[in-house]
Amino acid sequence: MNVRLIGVPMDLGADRRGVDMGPSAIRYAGLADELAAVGHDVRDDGDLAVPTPETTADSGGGAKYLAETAEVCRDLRAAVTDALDDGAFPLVLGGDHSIAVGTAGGAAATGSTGVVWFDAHGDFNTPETTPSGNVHGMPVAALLGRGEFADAAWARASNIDPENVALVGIRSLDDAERAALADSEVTVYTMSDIDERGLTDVADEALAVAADGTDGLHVSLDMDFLDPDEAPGVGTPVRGGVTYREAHAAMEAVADRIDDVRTMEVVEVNPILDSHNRTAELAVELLASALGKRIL
Ligand code: DIR
Ligand code: MN
Ligand code: MN
Ligand code: MN
Repeated sequence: MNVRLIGVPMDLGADRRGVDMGPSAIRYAGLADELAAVGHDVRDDGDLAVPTPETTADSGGGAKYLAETAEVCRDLRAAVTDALDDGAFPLVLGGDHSIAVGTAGGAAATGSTGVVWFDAHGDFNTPETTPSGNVHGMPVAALLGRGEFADAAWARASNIDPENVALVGIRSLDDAERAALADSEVTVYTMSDIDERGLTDVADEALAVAADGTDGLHVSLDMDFLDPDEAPGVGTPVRGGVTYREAHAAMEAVADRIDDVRTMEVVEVNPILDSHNRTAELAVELLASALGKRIL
């Protein structure tokens, strides 16, 4: 594949500063070389311009920096659609998870899109329900046009049907978020489902849910999907996440369907909270797995 790396050093959507350094840490961990070793042609387009909190006044409202986030997501959507138009595979490096609105929005601009979302969190809050005000807790709801996002052209992706959205690894939901998910057509695979059924079964089913009747897939990997013992360098760690082996198995399930995958992103790597770039290195390993690296 022609892989196109797009860095988005965004941390307006999260309280704990540091995920803006994620793209740099992931590059430094050797992503381009690792993907080249798998046999891909890799082109790095560098980072999108993203405002920093120090130089940006919050535009106000229930969601912090919403207008600024919208602007970055519009830019990212354009970069992703450009890459897709060139026949490339956009691989987006975050940054906080709010950027998924741009990545998945870009995928959806070219056809109906299913979404597989590996995360500890549901990311299904809206400006009306959010307890934190952080937009990184809202991108799934934004893409589906829920609540205040119903009228937001930058967010809502009409080509994404909630029936083709699957969340995997979930273990932390806010009360209103839980109620909204229960009331939606989104499929949620919690850690309990993974305990009972095994990761491979759950990941294969999640991918099938997303692929059912759609033209392509968007795969979103929040590094807090993993247990903090494996991935300490994330802004909002939650105990009880997937193991190293389970994370690789999830990415191998993605690899089995890579022909359907249109876009992928890895988000929430926080080098400040990390231990010797361990989480960024793990992100590189997992992306290589998803893009076809095999032991034998
Ligand atoms: C929480 C945390 N549900 C919120 N969300 C996170 O702020 O809405 N998402 N950390 O990744
Ligand atoms: Mn997330
Ligand atoms: Mn998360
Ligand atoms: Mn397999």
